[in-house]
Amino acid sequence: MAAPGENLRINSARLWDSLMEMARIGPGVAGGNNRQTLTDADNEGRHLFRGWCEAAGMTMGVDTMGNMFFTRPGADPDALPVYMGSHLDTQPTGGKYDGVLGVLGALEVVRSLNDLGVKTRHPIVVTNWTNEEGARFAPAMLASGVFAGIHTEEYAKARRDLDGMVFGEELARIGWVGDEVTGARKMHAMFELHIEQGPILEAEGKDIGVVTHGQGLWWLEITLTGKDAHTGSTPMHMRVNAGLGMARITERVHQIAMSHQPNAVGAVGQVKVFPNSRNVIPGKVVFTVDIRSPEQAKLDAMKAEVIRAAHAVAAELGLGCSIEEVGHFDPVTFDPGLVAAVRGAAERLGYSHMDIVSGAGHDACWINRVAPTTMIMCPCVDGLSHNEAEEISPEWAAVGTDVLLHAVLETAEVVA
Ligand code: HGY
Ligand code: MN
Ligand code: MN
Repeated sequence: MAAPGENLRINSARLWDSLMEMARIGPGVAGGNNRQTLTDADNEGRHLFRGWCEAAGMTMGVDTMGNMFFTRPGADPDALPVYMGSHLDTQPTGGKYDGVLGVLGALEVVRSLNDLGVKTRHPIVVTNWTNEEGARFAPAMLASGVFAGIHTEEYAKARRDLDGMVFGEELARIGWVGDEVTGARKMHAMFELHIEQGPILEAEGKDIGVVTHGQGLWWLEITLTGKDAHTGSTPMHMRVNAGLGMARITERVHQIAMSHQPNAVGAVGQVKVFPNSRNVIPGKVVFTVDIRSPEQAKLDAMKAEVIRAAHAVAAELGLGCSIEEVGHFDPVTFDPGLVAAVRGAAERLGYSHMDIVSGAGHDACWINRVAPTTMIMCPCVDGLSHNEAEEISPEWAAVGTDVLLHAVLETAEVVA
């Protein structure tokens, strides 16, 4: 069905101004952002976003996990709302657009509907999901995971960061514990606009990624225990070196991912070495293995091979080895009807597009469990993300948000 008002476009300059203003909150050290979840910077960004949404005539609801929902009324108050959104929290060395484009792009859709005087039958809700990144409090997509019934609120609120701070206490400290039961809201549909965070769209010269699937993920936190000892006076044959074990397992993770090409990735991104002193052989290392694939069989095989390799390396070196599953979701298939609405909008607007699988995890991956959900992607420069140099063009931001506008209009049903 053709979307009404095919000539409708969002206000690109206003969207870009909002992205740049939000980027000034929680600045990084190299032009990006460090606006980690539940920090004072996150709180500041939440208040800026709230002010913008209320100025656009929307009313706020907040749930017990701090997820923020802003509602634009529809002609039929009994119709389930059409949601769109993403996350405002960033990596410690994050970019200005990861998550933020999806939240502020959704706000721009509402601002544009207001400008154009367009009414919809279904209400529309703009959303900011708490702690998508999982950088400070693992796992990623924590609050959308509680919303979708994947995690209990008790588990989520007990999560600790590297300094031992507790999620629930930090959420209360910044004043964002809402009164809505997390997960009580029902959705007609959910759209998430996001930068690709990979190189495919730019390399293929496509402005829009029609996201059909999301790859699955395991985060395995491995703890190796050996023996602290002097790096100078301890003979090599007497060492019980947890750091060496971590290095060997990291190499095995890479080899396992390479053995499952194409469509498999693996790395170790977070390592805590104890006592982390230059002249002490580490007696303990805690590190997280991140493995992913869009193919269930490959994901399962890689997990089994990593666990086997970790125990084998630990045995070779006389190390203790424990493994905790701190993050997981199976490969995701997004709603075919909504995927078609995104593809149709891109075609009608004359934007170049291609089907794509999301390499990164997103809140949409969990919300897909409880409501029809899909994603829209725009390119990013060199596919770079989770890096302060992350960059997109104003044109890419506008094109992605135009497609979001038209896919949402088709789904929320325009009324005269
Ligand atoms: O880890 C991820 O894929 C997401 O960026 N949190
Ligand atoms: Mn993201
Ligand atoms: Mn991210």
